[in-house]
Amino acid sequence: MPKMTMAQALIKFLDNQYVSFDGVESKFVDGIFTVFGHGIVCGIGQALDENPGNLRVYQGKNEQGQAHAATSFAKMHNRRKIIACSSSIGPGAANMVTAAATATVNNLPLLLLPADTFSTRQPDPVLQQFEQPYSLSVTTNDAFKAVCRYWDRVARPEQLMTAMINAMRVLTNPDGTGAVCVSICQDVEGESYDYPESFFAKRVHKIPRLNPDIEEINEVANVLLNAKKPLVIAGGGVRYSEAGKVLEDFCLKYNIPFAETQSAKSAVLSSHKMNLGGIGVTGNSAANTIAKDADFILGIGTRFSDFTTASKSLFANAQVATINVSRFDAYKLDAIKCQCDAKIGIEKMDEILSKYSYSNAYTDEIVKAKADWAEEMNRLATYVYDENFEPLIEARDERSIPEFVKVTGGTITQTSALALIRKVIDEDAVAVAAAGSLPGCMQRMWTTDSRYTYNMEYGYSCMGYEIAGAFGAKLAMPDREVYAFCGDGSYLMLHSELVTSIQEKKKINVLLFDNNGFGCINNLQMGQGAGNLATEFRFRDDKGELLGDIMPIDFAMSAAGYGCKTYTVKTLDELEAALIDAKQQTVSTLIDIKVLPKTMTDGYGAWWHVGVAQTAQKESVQNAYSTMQENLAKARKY
Ligand SMILES: Cc1ncc(C[n+]2csc(CCOP(=O)(O)OP(=O)(O)O)c2C)c(N)n1
Ligand SMILES: [Mg+2]
Repeated sequence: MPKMTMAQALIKFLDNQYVSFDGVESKFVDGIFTVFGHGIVCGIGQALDENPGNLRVYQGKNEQGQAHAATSFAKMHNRRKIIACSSSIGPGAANMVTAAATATVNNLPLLLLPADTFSTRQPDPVLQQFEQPYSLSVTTNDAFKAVCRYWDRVARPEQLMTAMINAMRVLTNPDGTGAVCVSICQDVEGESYDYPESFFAKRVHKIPRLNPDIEEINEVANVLLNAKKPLVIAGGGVRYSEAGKVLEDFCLKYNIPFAETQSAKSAVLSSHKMNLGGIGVTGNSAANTIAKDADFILGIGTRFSDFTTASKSLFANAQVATINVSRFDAYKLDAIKCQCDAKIGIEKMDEILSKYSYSNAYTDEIVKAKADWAEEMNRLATYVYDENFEPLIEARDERSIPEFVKVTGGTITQTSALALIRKVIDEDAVAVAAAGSLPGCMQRMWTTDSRYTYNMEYGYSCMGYEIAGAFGAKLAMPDREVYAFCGDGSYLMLHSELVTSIQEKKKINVLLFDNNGFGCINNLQMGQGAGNLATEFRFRDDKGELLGDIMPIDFAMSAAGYGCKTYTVKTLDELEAALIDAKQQTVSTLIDIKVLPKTMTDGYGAWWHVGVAQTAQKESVQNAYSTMQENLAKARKY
């Protein structure tokens, strides 16, 4: 074996990694994103230039964006395929920290290869080196330690071997995958070493299905057997275990309703008889009504975020059990737990329950709760602007809606827009979103029976994931139409990979909901009694405050500049025409939808715990504090 540089060995190694799940083998690494800089262009860059093998090289435009795209790509592949992300040192690397956290929170594999300072320290401080006087061994890349599941630094070429094998261990582990950071010293990338042939052998990493411990699964089954009003909450683990069908059949067989978290949506069919839809703070009335009345909650593959549990108030007194591949998550809410793969866990539960004549106390509650919600969905879909218009969200600056109509001419409500989009676009289109008011509206209103087509990043709810994530989803599913559901705030924060989608000829459709501001935060701010401060997009006024006229922004023109086919729509008819035309395009599109502020869905009986001022001059804030205390008193303490 001729000597190779560390970077050449890294590329060759990555090209030889495979995974196997349920006996099906597939190549693990599709390619590598790069934003070259001096830390990698002569190391990894040289290696890729010389021989990329079967890895495709993608050019990111922003390191956070490329890493979000890679995360979304892994999600669409149900964690069985990744695109690695490399960056230069310093700011390029630091730009990926946010994305690393996003991937880890969502339990999605993300391999990060940020360049590091010189191992020899000879030129220190090299351009972009962050010098820490208390320790010269600390670099920018130590910031990844807080947000990664595995962290390593390759400061000698031979360290690459153990670093990469451990990186693969973590990336392919259902219990504990997430971001992996292998920081590579820029001088070492170019150093050569006599790597043994065995390091480059084809490796097939089994993605295991963890079997339950018999005692643990029996314990969970026993409490379910005694439950009168059980409710299953399906989480992301159902998606990654591909347990949707098994869960649906189980719930139908035993007459147990189930609700879905953001991560489970589309892993289970929306139209299924037992599916109540989204639960929690952003949940609907059907799931939340049944949850309040439940005496037993079985959380399958869920991390029980505050949005799911309504800050532990939604089923505060119910007995909780969990089936989760992660022991950490299985322990949540002090549950009766069984650590195992979701699909196998449900199958085992079925085996146990089938020995008894299990029945519960539900009569017509499920049908009724679903019928009520269907009626509400109809109201939301037909909610239109007129002279006697009452916005869904009460807390508001009285000027916002009339000014918005005057300046933009837009009169579309967000809920009717969503209902129309669902009707017009393909059933199997992929929907990607992350932050703002859209996740709430979509968890309630988005329905699909096409599995794995809903890609909502609501673990870290990271603004900027929407467009990058849509691009990553399109790379994974080139034959589907992919839509980024993106607020104007999120678009302004990060949309760089829109350009990469054009470069790669991977068409995405950006549905930009322009409501002139950080709408959901304005709702939260004013709903908790505070004034309208820096959450709408307004000019600074003569008094020096951010309360001037609203800022008209032509988002369509912005995207047209990149080469997108664009539309500006102010009515539902225009939206429908634009959606139909966008589908005919081959280049990425952007529809600038002028949606009235305050027309997103409000809550359906689920409280959310946010920090509120204990001492304040405004009576409205004092009232918000008392309300918070009342709710807190009723919630589970841990
Ligand atoms: C990176 C990041 N910064 C800040 C936040 C906090 N945040 C959540 S939603 C939001 C405003 C979103 O505005 P927009 O995208 O226009 O959506 P809207 O609520 O108006 O629908 C902010 C600032 C976040 N989620 N992510
Ligand atoms: Mg907005």
